[in-house]
Amino acid sequence: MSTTVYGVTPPISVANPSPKENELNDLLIKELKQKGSFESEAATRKRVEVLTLFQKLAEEFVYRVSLKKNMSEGMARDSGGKIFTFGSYRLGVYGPGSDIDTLVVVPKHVTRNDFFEVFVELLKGRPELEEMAPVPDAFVPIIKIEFNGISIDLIFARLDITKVPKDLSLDDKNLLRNIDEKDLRALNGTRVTDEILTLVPKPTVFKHALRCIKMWAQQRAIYANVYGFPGGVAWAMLVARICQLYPNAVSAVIVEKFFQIYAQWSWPQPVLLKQIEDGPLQVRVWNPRLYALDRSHRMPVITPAYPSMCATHNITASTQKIILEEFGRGIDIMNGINLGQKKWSDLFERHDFFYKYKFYLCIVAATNGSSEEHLKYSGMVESKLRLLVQKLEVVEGVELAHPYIKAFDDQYFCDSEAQRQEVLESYGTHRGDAVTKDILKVKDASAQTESFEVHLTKLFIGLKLDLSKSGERKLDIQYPCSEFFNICKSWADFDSKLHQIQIKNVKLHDLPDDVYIEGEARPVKTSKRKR
Ligand code: 3AT
Ligand code: MN
Ligand code: MN
Repeated sequence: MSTTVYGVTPPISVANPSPKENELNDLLIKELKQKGSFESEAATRKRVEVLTLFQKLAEEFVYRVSLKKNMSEGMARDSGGKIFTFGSYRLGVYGPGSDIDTLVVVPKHVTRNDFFEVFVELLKGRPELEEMAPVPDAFVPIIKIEFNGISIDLIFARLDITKVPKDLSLDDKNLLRNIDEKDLRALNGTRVTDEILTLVPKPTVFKHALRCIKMWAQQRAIYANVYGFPGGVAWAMLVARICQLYPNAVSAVIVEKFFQIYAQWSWPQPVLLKQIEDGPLQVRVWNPRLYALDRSHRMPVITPAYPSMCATHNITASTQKIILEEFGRGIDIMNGINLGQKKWSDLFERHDFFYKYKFYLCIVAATNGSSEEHLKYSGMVESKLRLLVQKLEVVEGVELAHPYIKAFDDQYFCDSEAQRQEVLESYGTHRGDAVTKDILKVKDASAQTESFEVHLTKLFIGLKLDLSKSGERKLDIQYPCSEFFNICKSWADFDSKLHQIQIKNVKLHDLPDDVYIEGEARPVKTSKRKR
């Protein structure tokens, strides 16, 4: 029995699990296994091997750079270098498709430039390397790697110390002194995940409950930080807080309490895993008493590691409503499970986003250019979608502007400019399916003439309208749409010859086929709505 007090309040209950709760918990683990949440032991061993190798590579990297900077052999060896992990791998909730989020920490004489030159060269020399994409100018500079069948997101941080020994821990906030913003951001992921794990009473209970909540949130389409829903770190902290409140409960009980507690939470009271700390830097720490922006956070979930930040600042009025509704559904299903009328699989039932609204907006980003050019552009548009949601939800007559958590991508190689225009014009609707049916999706290398290449990304927002309240008979969303166009067009790299942006009104029955997954039928037209 655990006696330490975790968190900012005493626990709600320290009760041990009942036989019935243990039984429910076994069924939960069984369902998670059956749904493919866990990977095989062999695959996990392979991850450990790859990480052992990356630790060696990190040391070799620091060693080579140190020699280049005229250090003695001995000093170069002593300079060290260490890798850390963060993300789902560090939290122990990774599945077969997960990457390994890895941080390389180096002493101060090794620079980020060295990372993108020397480390990249080292990797190129490895036979296991399958793909590598360095992105030095990202918000958090990163090297994306495919290595021996495993995806690795590799980031970098340089500390103001002369050596990085193997036993270095990142929990000391003084390590954050005299480092630049990019290093600070890179360290944050590991510092937060490490700290979350020390703040839960029983890590295994936490991990299994988090696997359940992640699977549920994904199936219900409420897992996506960019689109205004909680992301992986936020869901982890939400589960961790429940673990603190019920330190001896099994995962099945944590899940049940999760729904009950967050459905009743007095938002915007923040969810905290510990008291917010002050620190040695001139950086902002989340503080709604001081900052108006922090007061605007609707469902704040605060990271424990200094400098504490709100992981859920993207949540809007609409996404908050949707999340709360899902908590309510969670309560109902857990009640059903307790009564023996429902099963865990019912909790994980797929969302009905593309059946549920009468009206949708389809946001289309198109690039008449290369896929690299499109990737940057569509990424920018995706990151702005929640701003459109925020503008729509304040329009008279709009009850809810519900963003879908996934973008759909396509590319076509057209015969003519006219055909390209027709694709663009019909894309995102059922008619578009017919238009593009016979158009090439991969470049025809043998073709004599040049093709008209177009890359497209579509995003959806479901609209719930209540036009009875407003005097207007028709919905007017001109203003939010033109504001959104302005935001996209003011992007530094926007080029009107290359990039297009559109917002289309699409009715339920005009949605394109590819929004439905295998086994899902298109919605049938009936005079009476089901449910
Ligand atoms: P998977 O099991 O890998 O799918 P995950 O939680 O590890 O789940 P990611 O690998 O996408 O998810 O992200 C790991 C962490 O990396 C989460 C966040 O701290 C950071 N991160 C991810 N994407 C971004 C981004 N675009 N900008 C800044 N930080 C990011
Ligand atoms: Mn990951
Ligand atoms: Mn990642």
